Amino acid sequence: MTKTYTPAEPIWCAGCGDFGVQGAIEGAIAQLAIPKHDIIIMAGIGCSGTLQNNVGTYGYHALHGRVLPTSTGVAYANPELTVIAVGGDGDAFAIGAGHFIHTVKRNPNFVYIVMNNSVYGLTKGQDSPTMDAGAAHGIDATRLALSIPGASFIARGFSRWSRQLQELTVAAMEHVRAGRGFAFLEVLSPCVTYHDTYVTWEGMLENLDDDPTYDPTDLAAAFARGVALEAQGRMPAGVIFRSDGGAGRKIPPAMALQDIDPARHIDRYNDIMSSYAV
Ligand SMILES: Cc1ncc(C[n+]2csc(CCOP(=O)(O)OP(=O)(O)O)c2C)c(N)n1
Ligand code: SF4
Repeated sequence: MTKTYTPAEPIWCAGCGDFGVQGAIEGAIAQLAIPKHDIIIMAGIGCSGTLQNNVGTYGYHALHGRVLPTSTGVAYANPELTVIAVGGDGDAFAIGAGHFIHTVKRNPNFVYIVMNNSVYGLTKGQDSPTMDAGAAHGIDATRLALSIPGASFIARGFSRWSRQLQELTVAAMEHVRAGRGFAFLEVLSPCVTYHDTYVTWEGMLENLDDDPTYDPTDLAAAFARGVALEAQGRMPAGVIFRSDGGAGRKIPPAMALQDIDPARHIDRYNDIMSSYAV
């Protein structure tokens, strides 16, 4: 029997930046004509994480800060699925920061969209590690990703710039679907209730996609531009870095398919356990 799931209505405050992110994901899915049953949206915990209820793809709500290891498992286990992980900056860069570093390094084939509002929206507005993005004391997640060996796609969008945001979402999904690895898209997505930064952030952004002299395949130039902009209290937007030559990591089939029947391994297990006997 086929069961049809009806997507939920968003429960965000009017004006929340996350609406723009959902619009871009829906637009990108339509533009790439990917059947929704070939997509899973994996979500962290937070206002942003409720996005997976709204789109009509497969969905999964992970533990807070654990969306990346969970998504890595999904992407390894079913390489045919287009996996899009979403969540907030608290989920990504506070409780989940360790996973972020290792996921960029591992370069698995999935998209990660972080809705950065610099606060914990769901728990009523505490500062996150990206508070004061663009200033020297707020973590710049795109530069953090640039500094990790293995990074293959790093971009920043702004939820109010909907056309570019859809282009960036399409580019991230194409990167993943071509098997090039992890695509990290940070979206500046203001929280109008606890930290309304629409005007400030729009004034700080320099759109690299409009600069014909900018080469997003040049890692050193990407880093230098970010540092130079930060010194002026500004931030880059657009495709910041892209490595087209590499391949994303897949789990070796032998590991995914190995026989874990306990009867086959019981002697070895007993040997190991008896080695601890006192
Ligand atoms: C293990 C654990 N610790 C803490 C929490 C409480 N908690 C729920 S959401 C959240 C932070 C949400 O902020 P963010 O990830 O930036 O998402 P936003 O709500 O801003 O979209 C916290 C700390 C939790 N649910 N689980
Ligand atoms: S509290 Fe902030 S992040 Fe949460 S839905 Fe409202 S505007 Fe969006």
